[in-house]
Amino acid sequence: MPGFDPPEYVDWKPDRALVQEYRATLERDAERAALVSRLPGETKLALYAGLLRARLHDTQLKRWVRTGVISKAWLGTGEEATTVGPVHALERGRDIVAPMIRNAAACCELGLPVSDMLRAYLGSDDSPARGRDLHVGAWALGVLQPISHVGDMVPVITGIALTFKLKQEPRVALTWVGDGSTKTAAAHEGTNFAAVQRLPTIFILQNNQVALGTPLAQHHLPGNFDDWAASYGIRGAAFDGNNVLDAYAATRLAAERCRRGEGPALLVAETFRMGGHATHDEREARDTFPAELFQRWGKRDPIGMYEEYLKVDGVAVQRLEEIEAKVSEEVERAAENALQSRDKMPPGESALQGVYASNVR
Ligand SMILES: Cc1ncc(C[n+]2csc(CCOP(=O)(O)OP(=O)(O)O)c2C)c(N)n1
Ligand SMILES: [Mg+2]
Repeated sequence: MPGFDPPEYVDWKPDRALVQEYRATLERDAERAALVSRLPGETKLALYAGLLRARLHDTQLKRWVRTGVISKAWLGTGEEATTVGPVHALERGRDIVAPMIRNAAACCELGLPVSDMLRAYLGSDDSPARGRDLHVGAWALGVLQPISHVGDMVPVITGIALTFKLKQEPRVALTWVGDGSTKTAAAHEGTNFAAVQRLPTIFILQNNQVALGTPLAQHHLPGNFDDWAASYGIRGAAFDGNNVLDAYAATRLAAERCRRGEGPALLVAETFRMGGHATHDEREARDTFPAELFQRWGKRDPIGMYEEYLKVDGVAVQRLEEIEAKVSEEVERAAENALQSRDKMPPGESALQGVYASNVR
């Protein structure tokens, strides 16, 4: 979509070697390969729709920034697979996720209408947090609304997992931790507690190579997170953060282990932020990072790569186009619908309501 997509995605053409590598990644690990081979076609297409929904939700926000509806938006462009794969691998109505701002798509993939996600940005009275925050969640759907303080979801999700363990419920709690967020005390304390208590938690370490305007090399001396899980004494694995099926399979296997009482997993996902920290610094990000980095990751567009996979898998191009048309329509309708709430601002005194839980045991 020229004007909205990163330039590397406009006129995107598949790189044959990368398409082969994408498939090879899925065949490298026997357990993951077996899981992927058993996946029904329907699930695979739901993952495709999920990637599109995430991308188009972000495009819509960008459009609103350009047209002055909102002033700024935090997007997950290029990182969609790291959110969509894991969320689909969990059990709806049973497991809990705590997305960070980059993982907002967890909400729609667990059933929150895109219109409500967009309303969160408008801050309207009828938005999920009644105008308090653009960080969006849906507790009834298993999505804990995040706060902006990075790292803090780690001890919270760990606490939720402790409840699951104490109640002997086979449930899993999952959160994403950015490469920069690994440097917070909260992330360390939470991960360590989950480790020693062997809690059913999955931590996805989302290494998008950057923390705000600071490149990975300037905040993380080891250069990668290969030894991160071992330093806590927990099970670690990596998945290709731009490969939705690898993300799905790695998370599914980790969740099964959690349910069997085998303790937490830390999954390292390598990916790349194809935009700025938010819409305000997109150009700055381009100035900060070498162009080759954008080119390298631009060739690995998680949506384009998955389309190539599906085509080889026998899915007709027409079927993919139908899904795209349907999701585009869904997001357009959602935006129109949300805009109707634009002037419904919450009354000031509502900020004092709903702060503390009541009658909760
Ligand atoms: C505790 C805390 N410190 C600083 C900030 C400001 N801040 C917001 S996002 C961010 C960078 C986070 O980087 P990373 O964890 O890699 O996530 P990414 O934005 O790359 O997805 C910072 C420093 C914050 N929100 N919370
Ligand atoms: Mg980061």
